[in-house]
Amino acid sequence: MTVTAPSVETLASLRTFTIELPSWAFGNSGTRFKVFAQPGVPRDPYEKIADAAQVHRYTGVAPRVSLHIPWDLVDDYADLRRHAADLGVAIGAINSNVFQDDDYMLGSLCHPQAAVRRKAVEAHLRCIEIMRETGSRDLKIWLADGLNYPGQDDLRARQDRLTEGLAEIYAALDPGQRILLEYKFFEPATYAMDVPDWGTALLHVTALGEQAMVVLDTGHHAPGTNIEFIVAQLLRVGRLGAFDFNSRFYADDDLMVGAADPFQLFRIMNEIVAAGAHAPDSGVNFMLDQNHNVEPKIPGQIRSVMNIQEATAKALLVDREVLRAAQLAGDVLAANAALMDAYNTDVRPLLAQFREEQGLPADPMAAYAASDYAERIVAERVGGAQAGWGA
Ligand code: LRH
Ligand code: MN
Ligand code: MN
Repeated sequence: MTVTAPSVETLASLRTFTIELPSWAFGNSGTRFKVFAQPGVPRDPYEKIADAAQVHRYTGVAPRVSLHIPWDLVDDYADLRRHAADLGVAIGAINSNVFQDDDYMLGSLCHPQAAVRRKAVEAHLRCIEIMRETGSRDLKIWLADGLNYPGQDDLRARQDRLTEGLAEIYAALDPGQRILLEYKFFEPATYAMDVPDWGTALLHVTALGEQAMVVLDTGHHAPGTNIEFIVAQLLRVGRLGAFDFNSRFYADDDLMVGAADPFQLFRIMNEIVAAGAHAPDSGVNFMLDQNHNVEPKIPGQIRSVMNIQEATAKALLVDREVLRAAQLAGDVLAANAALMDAYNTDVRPLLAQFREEQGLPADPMAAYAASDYAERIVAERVGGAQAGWGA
């Protein structure tokens, strides 16, 4: 065993580690077969932010909320920003949504018709204005663009259109603002997505410039993909801009983080910690992207946040000196054991102590459950909004 009685000081760098919550995780969601309405869900972006603030209140590590436009349209973003600040949180990434209008059936920035591409560019320019109004740094772009059939459109021409559209959007950024480009190898297009993988995303962001980075959504790869390798590679070239964390058994299931494969989450956070990328100045935005279809939403977010903290704490327990020495000596078993000893350590008591030291509840799930917030929102809110598709 290389891990012995870890001290809470091992977790010192967790004090500045933060996680960003998605507004859409708090709304009603479901599958393409059925959206289930849960009692008490938010009716507007103000209420989504209020629910996100509860997650921050009990965990202390979730001080930002991502918005999705137009799902989170409001009249006055300065007012929404103030509302967030009053509740102790800030507005995080602005996600552009260029997939829900009929015009986008054949794509957005890659669409064969210039008029649709223009509409998609304009939607992004509006998102950049909203970033200015809300104080947001990141514009997250995920495109549903792609082809269902071979020959449906020209694969190369679509990449050229994408390059052109992204360049126009990039040119509108202020200094300090960033584009985060998200890839996904499947869905909704069945034959070819236009940004299917990290290689394509990296080519585009590299062509754009220093203010463009790649987003890695953990549900967007083929089963069996070595995600921590992608993390390591993007970190090496300084282009890992953000995560969309969730977990999955088969497809883009958007389940609670760490629910399906906690060991994969540990391996990912191990690469992050090894590179020091959990530090706030690393430029990596640790976001969640989830839907809670069958579980209550606020506790679902709290659980996800805690699972990331646990995986990160375990990664912090890895004895890097022992690991490096074993690697250099070619001692395969000792090197593997250095990781496994850390992974197999129960860090929950240590994290409870860590939270208490910061004046937070030792058990955020229990503390939220003991509050009357869930009952209050059920009583106060009628007719909650839908989170995702078809909203
Ligand atoms: C696409 C995606 C992308 C969207 C979100 C709602 O599957 O991961 O991040 O913005 O889901
Ligand atoms: Mn995503
Ligand atoms: Mn997704």
